[in-house]
Amino acid sequence: MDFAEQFFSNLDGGTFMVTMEDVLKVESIVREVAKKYRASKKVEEIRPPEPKKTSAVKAKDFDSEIEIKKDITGNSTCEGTIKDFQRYFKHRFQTLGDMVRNRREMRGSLEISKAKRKMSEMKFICIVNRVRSTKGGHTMIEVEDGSDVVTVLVPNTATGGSNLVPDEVIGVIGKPGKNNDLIIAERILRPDIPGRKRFSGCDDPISVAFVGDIHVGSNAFMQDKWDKFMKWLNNGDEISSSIKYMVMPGDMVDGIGIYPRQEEELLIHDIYEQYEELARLLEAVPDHIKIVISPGNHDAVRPAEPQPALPNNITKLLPSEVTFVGNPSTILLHGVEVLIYHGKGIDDFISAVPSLTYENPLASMIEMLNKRHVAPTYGGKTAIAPEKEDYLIIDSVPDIFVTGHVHWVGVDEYKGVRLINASTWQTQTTYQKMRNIDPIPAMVPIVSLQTGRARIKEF
Ligand code: D5M
Ligand code: FE
Ligand code: ZN
Repeated sequence: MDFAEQFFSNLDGGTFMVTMEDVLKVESIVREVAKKYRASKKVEEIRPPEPKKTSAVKAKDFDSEIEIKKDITGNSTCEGTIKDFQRYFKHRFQTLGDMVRNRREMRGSLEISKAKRKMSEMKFICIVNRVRSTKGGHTMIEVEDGSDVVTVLVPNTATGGSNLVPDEVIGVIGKPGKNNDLIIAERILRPDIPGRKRFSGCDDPISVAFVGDIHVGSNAFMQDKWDKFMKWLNNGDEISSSIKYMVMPGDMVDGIGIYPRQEEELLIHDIYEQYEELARLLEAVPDHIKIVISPGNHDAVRPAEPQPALPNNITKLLPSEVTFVGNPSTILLHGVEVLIYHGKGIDDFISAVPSLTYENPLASMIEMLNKRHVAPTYGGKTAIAPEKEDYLIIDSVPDIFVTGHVHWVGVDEYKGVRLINASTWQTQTTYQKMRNIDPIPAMVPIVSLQTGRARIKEF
C-alpha cells in the first residue's frame, strides 16, 4: 500500500493508462520495495493451501515415468563451419518465422523485397541483425529475410516494440517512411504462446522439486543448509513425501577455471573429486526420488549451447539411477512437460534490455517464451554451437519451464506455463560481491505434477 501511494502520487494527474515507462520512472521506489520483499524472504507459500488429503498417499508408492522428449545428447554434428552456421540460422528463421506467420495479424505478409514497394500497410517476417536506440528514445533496427535487408524505425509508441534483441525472429507491420529506405513500424509481433496452456497434470498426487546451482567444490557451498534439506527430504512430512522427482538445472559443481582467480575460492581443486563429492551429497536423497541432471556453465562439458549431457567419465562417478540430459532439454515427468534450461541466456537478455534485471529473472524467462528462444543473440555471453537444428528454440510449449544460473528463487506463471527459478546452494562469493550479485540460496521450489500448484520451501 505504501508503494501504491508513493507511486500514484508520482504520476502526473492526466495519466489515463499506467505503462511500463511510468513504472520505470519511479524505479528507485520499485527497487526499495523489491529489497524489502527480498529481505523478508517469506515466500514459503505462494498460493492458498490445498484441501487436506484424506489418504496419506506417498510418492514412493508410485513408479517413476521419465521420458526424454528433446535433447541434443548424441545428436550433435556441428563442426562450426560457415555451412553449419548458414544451416543453423536458416532453421531458426524458418521455424520461428512459421510461428509468427501463424499469427492472425500476420495474414498477407510478403517477402521484404515485395513488401517494401507497397505504399500503404506492409507486413513481413524477418530476423533482426542490429538494434540501436535513437536519441529520441526510439529504436532503429536492421532486419533481413533472405530477399532483402531493410532498416526499420520502431517508435516507442509501436505496439510490442520494446525488448528487441539481435537475432530474434519477428513480424513487422508498418508503413513506408518519407525516405524510401526506411520503414516505420506500427507493430512488432513475436511467435509467443498462442492462447493459454492448460496444465496437463497427472492423476497421481506427486510433485517435483527443483534443486539448482549446487556448486560443489566452492568454499561458499552451504553444507549446513544442504544437510537440513536432506533431513527434511527423509523425514517424510506431507510435502516432502509427495516428491517423486528432483530436477537439477545445472552448475552441479563449481568447476575449474570458470572465472578469474576462482582457485582462491575452491575447496576441491580437482574436477573429478568435485563430482565424487556431489555423488556423496546425492546419496542422502531417498531412493524413491528420481534425479534428473542437466549441465550448466560450471559443469564439465562443452560450454557452447546446446550442451550435451555430462560425459561418461563424469556420470560413472554419480549414482547409476540418475537420468542425465542436455541443456536445454525437454522431458516428460508422469506426462507433465518440463523444459529445463540452465539460464545463461538470461545474462544476454539483461545486458540487452534495460527493463530486465537480475532482481527479477522470471521476466527474462517470459521474454524467452515470447520469443520462443532461450538465447537468441549470437556473439554475446552465451556461446552457441551451430547444430543443424536450433535446439535453443522452444518449439513445444511446456507445462513447467525451469532455469537456475542467476542464484535467485521465484515462481510465476505465463499463459499457463509454470515458471521456476531454482535458487542455489552457494552463498555469495567474492567474485559475485564484486559484481553486485546478491544470491537467494537454499530454497526449493516444489510443483505438484497433479495440480501445477507451486510452493517454495526455505532452508
Ligand atoms: O552465475 C552466478 C551469477 O553470476 C548469476 O547471477 C549470473 C551471474 N553471471 C554469470 N556470468 C555472468 C556474466 N558473464 N555476466 C554477467 N553476469 C554473470 P554462475 O553461472 O553460477 O557463475
Ligand atoms: Fe551457478
Ligand atoms: Zn550458471
